Amino acid sequence: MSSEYEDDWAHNDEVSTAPAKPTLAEPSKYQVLMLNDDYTPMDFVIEVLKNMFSMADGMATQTMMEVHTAGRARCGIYSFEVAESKVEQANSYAQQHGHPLQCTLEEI
Ligand code: TYC
Repeated sequence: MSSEYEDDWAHNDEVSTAPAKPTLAEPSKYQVLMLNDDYTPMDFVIEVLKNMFSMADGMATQTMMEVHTAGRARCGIYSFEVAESKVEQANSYAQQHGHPLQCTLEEI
């Protein structure tokens, strides 16, 4: 083995490798859930679903009925900030009108 050859291999640990591909985590998504109660009028719930969650008439009625019969239903899926803002908006609008309607958010 020549000294020249040995010198080449002695530098093997200097060989650089390409950096690992950075992995970017998907941003978390949150669903806004609407909860049933015994007092909020059905028409008011439909109005909230149409105006705050951009639902068409049919979808708003269907979603309201799902909340009414199953206890809760999804109003939409958003980033944390948007979901938090929708919940705050819907809950305070209901409170201003004297209704106990509640929305909440949950990570998906
Ligand atoms: N349960 C209510 C009623 O009988 C209607 C209702 C539906 C209330 C959905 C809240 O999120 C709700 N008037």
